[in-house]
Amino acid sequence: MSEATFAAVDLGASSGRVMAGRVRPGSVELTELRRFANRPVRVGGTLHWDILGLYGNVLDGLRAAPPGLASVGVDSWAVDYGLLDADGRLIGNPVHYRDSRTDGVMERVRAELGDDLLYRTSGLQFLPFNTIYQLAADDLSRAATLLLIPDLLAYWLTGEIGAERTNASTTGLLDVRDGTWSRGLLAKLDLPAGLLPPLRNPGEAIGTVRADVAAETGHAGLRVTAVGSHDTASAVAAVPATTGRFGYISCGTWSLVGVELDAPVLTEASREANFTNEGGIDGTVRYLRNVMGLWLLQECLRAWGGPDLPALLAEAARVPGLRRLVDPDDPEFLPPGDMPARIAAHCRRRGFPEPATRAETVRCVLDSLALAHRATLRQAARLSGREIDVVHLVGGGSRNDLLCRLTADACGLPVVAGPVEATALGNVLTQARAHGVLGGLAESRALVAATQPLRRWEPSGGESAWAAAAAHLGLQP
Ligand code: ADP
Ligand code: LRH
Repeated sequence: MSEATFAAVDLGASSGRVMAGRVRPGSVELTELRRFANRPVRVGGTLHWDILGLYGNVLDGLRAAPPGLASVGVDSWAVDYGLLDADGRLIGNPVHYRDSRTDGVMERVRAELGDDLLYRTSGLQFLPFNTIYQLAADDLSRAATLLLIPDLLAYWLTGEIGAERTNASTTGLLDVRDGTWSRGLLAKLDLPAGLLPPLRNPGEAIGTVRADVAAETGHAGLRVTAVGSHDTASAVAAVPATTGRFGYISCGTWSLVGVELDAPVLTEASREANFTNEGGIDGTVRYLRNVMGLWLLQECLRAWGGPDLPALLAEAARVPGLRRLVDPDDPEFLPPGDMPARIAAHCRRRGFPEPATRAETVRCVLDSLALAHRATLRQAARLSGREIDVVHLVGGGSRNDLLCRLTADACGLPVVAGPVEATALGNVLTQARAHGVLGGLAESRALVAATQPLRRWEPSGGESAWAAAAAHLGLQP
């Protein structure tokens, strides 16, 4: 096949989209078919994803797709899941990873199993919402099958059950060395046999859409292909790197900050620095740490009733820098709630003045994120031995010029910003490879570099101020 159009379903924590990607020799063109907000809903005190609303939007998006699609791939945020009963029916709405049901659970599981065993087995950073801890807080009495969110949607589209490997690597239950479910951990956690479905790789055929889906969408016989169903795996697959010495920041609700490796780093120093070894496309390892990301800004905007973001960013650019800082990774910022108040209190505790205006709060968030980007990239390089000459910042955050500029300054490295829709592109390109339209990962990346609008930000100095700020917060200098 030399030319084909693929649909990408990409569900981020803040919004979802269905895109059509037309791939030809030397060209990839993305067209947006549907974009929709992803709003969690609190019911009876528990924070849920509106999974049927999301699925309805996916069907609407596919209905808007041109005829003759070669296939569709689904990716979403990681770690969350739906449980099916013995008849294959969903038991309740999936719970949001920011729900408080996991409060204190990670600590209990870590004390019981030991950090060394957990990290040596899964290579995963310790985050309170990893699937392994959610399961320890869940009622599994009626559960026959666990499906991660993209696998759940693929199941509804095709009737086929499976667990795609890149996303499975975020559960804490996958063995990082051999890529299989860890029998040792499953036994220790006493998880029901058969709960976790057979694994599948990005690029594998999942099936064709069910008759009812074909009738709803008008795409009879549409094939569903496994992609890097973890959105970060797809985003990193589309990083327009032209050298091996790159760092990346997949910047949306989260900033996922790190390097790409051939093998995991499972050292004690890595465990102590809480770095993760997530599974990528072609068996690569995403060696990274989660930085709290634009969630901080999203929650401020929500608290302020949704003011115009570009106008606010323009104001924040005029506020003097590095006057107010927070450690964005303080767990106090994880749950939803009054973010401006939490930021003000954190500033005060750290010996900074409280932001007096919205623009000062935004500047505080962006300075702090740039500083965390710097500290995390430096740590990734040191712990992995991988040198970094250039930082690729992809995702919605690449539209934030101020954040890109501050990140270049903080890191003392050029930042290449874009593509905005790296995840959807990675999703499309993995399908294109599976269908013989494209060669390897390097070819995919070269195609992105050659065809997508990118902006380059050179560092403009100020190293001593950034180093002092990092030291003040106790971050890697
Ligand atoms: P996710 O996949 O986690 O939902 P995205 O990659 O879609 O995240 O990025 C969403 C973020 O992109 C928003 O939180 C916002 O900060 C940023 N963003 C979106 N549009 C703009 C814009 N016009 N200017 C600056 N930032 C933007
Ligand atoms: C980004 C992301 C990230 C996970 C988080 C739960 O959307 O998938 O890689 O850590 O969501």
